[in-house]
Amino acid sequence: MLPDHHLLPGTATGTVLVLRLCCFVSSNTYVPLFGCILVKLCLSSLHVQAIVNNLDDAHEQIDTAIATALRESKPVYISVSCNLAGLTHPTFSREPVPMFIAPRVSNKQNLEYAVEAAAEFLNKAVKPVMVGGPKIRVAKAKKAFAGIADASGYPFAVMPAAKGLVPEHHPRFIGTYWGAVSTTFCAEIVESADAYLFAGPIFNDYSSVGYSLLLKREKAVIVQPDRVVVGNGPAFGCILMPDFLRALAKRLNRNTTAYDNYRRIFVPDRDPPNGKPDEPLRVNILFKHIKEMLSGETAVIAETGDSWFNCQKLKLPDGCGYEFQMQYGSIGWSVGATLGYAQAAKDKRVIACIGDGSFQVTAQDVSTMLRCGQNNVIFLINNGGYTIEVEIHDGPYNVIKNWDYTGLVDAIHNSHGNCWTKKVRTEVELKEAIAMSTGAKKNCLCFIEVIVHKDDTSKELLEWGSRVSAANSRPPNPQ
Ligand SMILES: Cc1ncc(C[n+]2csc(CCOP(=O)(O)OP(=O)(O)O)c2C)c(N)n1
Ligand SMILES: [Mg+2]
Repeated sequence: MLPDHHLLPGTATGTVLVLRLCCFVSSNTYVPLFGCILVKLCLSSLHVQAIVNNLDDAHEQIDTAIATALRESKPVYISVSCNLAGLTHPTFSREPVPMFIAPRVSNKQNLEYAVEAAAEFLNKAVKPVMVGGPKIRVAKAKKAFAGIADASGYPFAVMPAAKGLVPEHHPRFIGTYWGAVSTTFCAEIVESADAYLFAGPIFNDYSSVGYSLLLKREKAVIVQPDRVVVGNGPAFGCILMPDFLRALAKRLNRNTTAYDNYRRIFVPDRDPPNGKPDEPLRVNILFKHIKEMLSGETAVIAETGDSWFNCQKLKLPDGCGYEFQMQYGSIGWSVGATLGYAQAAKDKRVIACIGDGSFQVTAQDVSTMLRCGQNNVIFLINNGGYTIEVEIHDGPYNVIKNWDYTGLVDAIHNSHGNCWTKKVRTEVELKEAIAMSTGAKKNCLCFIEVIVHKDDTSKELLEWGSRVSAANSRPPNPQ
């Protein structure tokens, strides 16, 4: 639990003003950090928590928190006791000056050694590849990663939690790498490479598909936000990822061997077979139509559940945003994230794919979306339960109480604001609803409840679920 600091003596009990700062992580990306976040997430990813319960050190605490958020690209909390928030204090007497945060720099010598070692390692490989990981975001290395992909000629993949951080419209993009559930032909190329550069990876039970990746450390150059490890060693610290990638790009020999191999074996995925007009809607048909809605003016928010796997397969056009939260997978995150993203990214229409179980946790955020006049498109996927959990560990608790979701949103709407809701059960109805949401109702919040069979899942969920389930039920290590 987060400590109840606001109940300290001398402060008003009960209410505190909590500001959660969102971090700008690059010049044009805004990470939505509103939304439901599990306590475990708060404790592990939160960098600073400033508890302002007296005014003497408030100035310093607030400055430190804001500076940390900007420097580390991580969320911080500032709690201000409500009986202090309106008081004056001499430390706040002047207008604030723009904050200047000294830029962090790489250790030059170490950077040179690391680049030298990595270039030698990769240049002697026959068919090297690159994989982008989620820490590219906090390392502010999106551009540098794309730059090295351009310069090297290597094919590149993305780890699932890094989707949206690498350019998928690039000709050498080969899809998502997550072992057995990767984009077709992607894992084969990555795992058969004789060298791979991983930028900012996080290998956990989910991204490693229950620890089943066929990777070898001795073939990897692992670039973390401020550290590089080449093979089983050496390791180099105090190096910033963008500096390293930019310097390495100049030192790599161009090598398209892995990409050429990929091209030779590649067979494109096919669209799902068409159904009969009045047949119950299938999930793969739903996502075929969502794919067609994407452009540089949209952003996808994918909730935990089968939506993870279906959204992961959407190929993002240039400029299309993408967010999901895989480290903890706290359900309900996406409703708040949709609200936050839409509020910050005024140039994009947010398309959110949310399972019924997840939506039940944070449904009330739709109210604030309507109050803010947002025109998000929410696909509420009603499959009657916690389908992802069925595949990991089934039990009667995975069947949930069915709600009238459009009825709920209509009640929240209550004839105030711009809102349009629709339940769809067939492809024809879906197509009509999408046409409406992008046509006559394009300025409305569009809430489309998609009713599908409870066992209708992506094939990736079935595979991933079996593997994660096996990892979850392995015997504990001997003590
Ligand atoms: C806050 C929280 N509670 C419980 C879980 C466990 N959990 C993970 S996915 C999931 C079910 C998601 O169901 P739904 O949103 O309907 O997605 P579906 O797989 O059915 O598409 C649950 C309960 C979690 N990850 N986070
Ligand atoms: Mg569900």
